[in-house]
Amino acid sequence: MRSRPIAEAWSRLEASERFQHNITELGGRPEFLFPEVALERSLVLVKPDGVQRGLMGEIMARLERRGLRLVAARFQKVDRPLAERHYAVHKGKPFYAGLLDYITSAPILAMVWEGPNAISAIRQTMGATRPDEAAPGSIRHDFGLEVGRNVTHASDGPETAREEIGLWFRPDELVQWERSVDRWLFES
Ligand code: IDP
Ligand code: MG
Repeated sequence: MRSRPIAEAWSRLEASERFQHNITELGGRPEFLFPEVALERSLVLVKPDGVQRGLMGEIMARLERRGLRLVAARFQKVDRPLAERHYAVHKGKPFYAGLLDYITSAPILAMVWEGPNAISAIRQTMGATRPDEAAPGSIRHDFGLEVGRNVTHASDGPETAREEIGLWFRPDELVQWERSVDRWLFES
């Protein structure tokens, strides 16, 4: 029997978007549910310019140093249908055709990273969409000049992250693991 405050907190938790997101991501396996409730996941792409310029290691290193945990990674070419699905939200915009050419022009590194508030933390590490507006110290600032060559992609919200992770990775490619350092990075 759960005490009342715990039962109430549990109800709020079950109703939250993040909890539902994590249940879906983990296939609803209760044994993995509890340690994961506070974690978010984001798709991250090192785009063709980042790969060609030898920035894959640098970008992974920055995410690792931030404390984020790698869940999945694949080095691959991007075909047109995948590019169109990934960027469907931008269809009709003036830069759409150029964006598809860019993302399909050379291999990319597709990854999933997780951690507390991972979506906003990763967007912050990447910096603003336009490198000339990105904060100094962010990847897009430190390695970019033009919006059409901005090195990385990261999911912009929990719902987008869920859709994008499902688009790029099969559930069995998402690796559930723990690091001994996690307790020094994740408060709970
Ligand atoms: P995001 O990558 O920061 O989420 P979005 O607005 O979702 O930015 O745009 C997706 C991608 O489309 C950008 O990362 C960039 O590569 C490209 N893009 C956005 N706006 C422009 C533009 O005005 N010109 C050229 N490319 C653009
Ligand atoms: Mg976006």
